[in-house]
Amino acid sequence: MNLSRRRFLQISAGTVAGLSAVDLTHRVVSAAGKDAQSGLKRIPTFCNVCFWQCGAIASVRDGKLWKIEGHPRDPLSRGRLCPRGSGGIDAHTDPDRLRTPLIRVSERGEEKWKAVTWDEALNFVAEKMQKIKAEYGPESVAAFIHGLGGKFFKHTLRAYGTENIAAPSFAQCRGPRDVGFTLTYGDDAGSLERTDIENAQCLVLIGTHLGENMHNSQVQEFANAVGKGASIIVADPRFSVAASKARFYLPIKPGTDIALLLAWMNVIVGEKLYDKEYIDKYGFGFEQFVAEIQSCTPEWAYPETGIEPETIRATAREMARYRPATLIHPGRHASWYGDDAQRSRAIALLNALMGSWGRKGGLYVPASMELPEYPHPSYPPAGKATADNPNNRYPFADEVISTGIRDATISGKPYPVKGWLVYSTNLMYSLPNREETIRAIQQLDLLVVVDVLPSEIAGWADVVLPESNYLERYDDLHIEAFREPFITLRQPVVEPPDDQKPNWWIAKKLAEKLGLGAYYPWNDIEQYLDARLKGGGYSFEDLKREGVIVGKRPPIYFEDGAPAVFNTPSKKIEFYSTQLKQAGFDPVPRYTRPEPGPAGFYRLLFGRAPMHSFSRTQTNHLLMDLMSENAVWVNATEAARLGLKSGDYVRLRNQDGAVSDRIRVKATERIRPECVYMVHGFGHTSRELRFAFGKGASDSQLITRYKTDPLMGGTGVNVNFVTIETEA
Ligand SMILES: Nc1nc2c(c(=O)[nH]1)N[C@H]1C(S)=C(S)[C@@H](COP(=O)(O)OP(=O)(O)OC[C@H]3O[C@@H](n4cnc5c(=O)[nH]c(N)nc54)[C@H](O)[C@@H]3O)O[C@H]1N2
Ligand SMILES: Nc1nc2c(c(=O)[nH]1)N[C@H]1C(S)=C(S)[C@@H](COP(=O)(O)OP(=O)(O)OC[C@H]3O[C@@H](n4cnc5c(=O)[nH]c(N)nc54)[C@H](O)[C@@H]3O)O[C@H]1N2
Ligand code: SF4
Ligand SMILES: [Mo]
Repeated sequence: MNLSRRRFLQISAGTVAGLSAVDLTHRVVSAAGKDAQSGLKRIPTFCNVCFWQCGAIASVRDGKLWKIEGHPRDPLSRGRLCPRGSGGIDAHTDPDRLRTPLIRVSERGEEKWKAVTWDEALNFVAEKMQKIKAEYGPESVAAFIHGLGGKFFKHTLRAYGTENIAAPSFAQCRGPRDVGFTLTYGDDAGSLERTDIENAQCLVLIGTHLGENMHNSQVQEFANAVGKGASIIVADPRFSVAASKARFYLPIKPGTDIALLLAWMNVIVGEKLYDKEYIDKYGFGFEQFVAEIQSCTPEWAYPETGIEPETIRATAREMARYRPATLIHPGRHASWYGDDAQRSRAIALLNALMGSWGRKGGLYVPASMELPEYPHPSYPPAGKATADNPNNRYPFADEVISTGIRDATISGKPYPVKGWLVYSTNLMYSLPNREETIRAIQQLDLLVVVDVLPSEIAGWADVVLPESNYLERYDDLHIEAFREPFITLRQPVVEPPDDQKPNWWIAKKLAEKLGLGAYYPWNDIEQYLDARLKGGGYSFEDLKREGVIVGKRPPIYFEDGAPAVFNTPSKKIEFYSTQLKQAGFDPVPRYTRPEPGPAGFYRLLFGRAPMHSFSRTQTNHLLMDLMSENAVWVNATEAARLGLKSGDYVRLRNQDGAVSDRIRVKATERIRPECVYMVHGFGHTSRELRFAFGKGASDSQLITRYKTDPLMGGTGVNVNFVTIETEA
């Protein structure tokens, strides 16, 4: 890959000229419309190449998808899509898509099925589900569901009687962060994050690799903040794209963030640089907190982090200089080293010292639209507690732990789990330790996978259900808390090419076959959407035409009257956590040195590339044109020592003997010597993914170990180590 840094940060500008029907002053009406001259029909919708769900306008000519651009009035895209969003149109014509329902005819994992009708497939699923219910109870069916499209499947499963519904976005992604922030503020960092990046005068990124991590609004705001001269501080073992924009780059040793955070706080407290008024007003347990971090000096942190005491002091002072407009970004993917909830809590506390929670340039108070749900019968009362967290072993887990469901499936404890429904998550890539996932699957009587592609997890399914893609269907409304409240609509832009069906249709039909039709008291999704919108006083017809409804922005900063409410036991910001103390954990975060790897091994780190989403875009020809395989970053000196140069193919072997596919070396000064780095999502093993198969290697293959967060069950995965083997 030879993209310049500028190019990395670039987001394609919406061709505003091409959207002549749209008035950017928000008065004239229509985002939709047909241009007589060009024959282009414009239809507003929103993107799904990642979970950010940017508002978009798709153009169709003669029934063919032409292009997709940002919706100028959508608060998330602000008229621009990221490269993945623009390239998303290729998914519609992808020749490797799933086309019809399939029932497996051979051994699990052999990828051999017969094509069946929807009726046959759903009858099969419903019969198996009824059998599991009769034998074990409804809780013995579990689900892994990721993203907005999963809403109706959750509904069907709740009606059926199970609450064992997990998503990798908790224990494998942002769960530790949300728990760390909630313990501190009584509320989490949000998804859409409540980060006021645009107004931050000092932005601290601890690993968060904005620019490679391409969540659209955040990257646009980041570019604006850089443009306005904000002071950027980046701590990362790898010189990331964000680091190239930074005033201070701290090449930290992996796994030592808590030491750096404690030392920063030690300096800020020691030099009385914190927001005293804010802490007097909103803080709880500050004295105890101060006593706890007394010994965490920059000199103490230096050998742990590799960051010199003077740099720690200088950056601490830099943060204090701009407070409260100093934002220590909470990050998103936080399941790293097993101490992650406490690491996130330390980030939350550093923000509290800056007085940035609730303040301009910090973490604002978001607002969202309220719409009543479509009325339905109440769900059957929960029978058994969820299977993922027996005896409340992880006391601060506030969502179902995906890996906990997997453990229960393997062990049959606390009770047997015999069916899995998997919607839009490729568990072979998203859960650590594939062997365990396969062991769990072997215990199942039923594995149903709803996907758009013959993904690796679909390869293990008994029944594969092909979904129409995001440009071919309605979904439920997109309503999230953000700077301004909004509602956006996903609507079909083109027809599905084959026998694919939308999630709402599949979930509804399945409910009917399970005798749960009463939970779907509507005939089709348009009726459902119309009723929901009417409930809030909005019109479905207007939304179809406009794509987005934006509400009035309420005050989002404390200084403007946003409510300063902290839903913690003390009703304040908890510098000292009695909840944690009572549960036997550190009430103020403490640092533990990460366990080193075996001699001669490198710690395996991974992240994102701006033109790919996880493991879901490697069949997309447009995006593969931008990046067709991943590379393993190796420190240049180490590479030379090993006789490797950029472009050489190698394989990585981990501490447990797992060997990766072929991957090219990128020898670079831009990474610390004790670690290597790769972009997640490549190295597909499903032969049905003809275009993606055999390109690059997968970090997931090498993640055989994980360290579980004792507070909430998150799986820290940056605890694997590899050696590098040449192809010969
Ligand atoms: N090793 C490793 N593990 C990770 C991560 C990592 O970087 N490395 N990242 C972690 C993080 S942050 C997260 S959030 C999770 C993400 O994990 P996943 O949610 O599993 O993300 P993807 O790998 O994109 O898998 C999405 C699956 O959904 C399918 N899909 C795409 N669009 C649709 C659709 O419209 N309908 C249906 N039904 N299916 C669709 C794709 O074909 C693919 O099979 O993984 C976590 N796990
Ligand atoms: N283009 C694109 N953008 C995406 C996604 C995508 O698939 N594609 N996925 C989205 C999702 S769901 C998520 S959760 C986010 C994930 O993106 P982020 O929230 O930014 O999190 P990570 O991917 O874990 O961060 C990886 C970075 O952390 C660094 N790092 C590793 N170990 C350490 C350490 O010990 N200390 C410090 N300080 N840094 C360390 C790595 O070198 C790398 O630069 O991205 C989102 N944005
Ligand atoms: S950030 Fe990019 S991929 Fe994600 S929804 Fe927005 S445009 Fe689509
Ligand atoms: Mo994530």
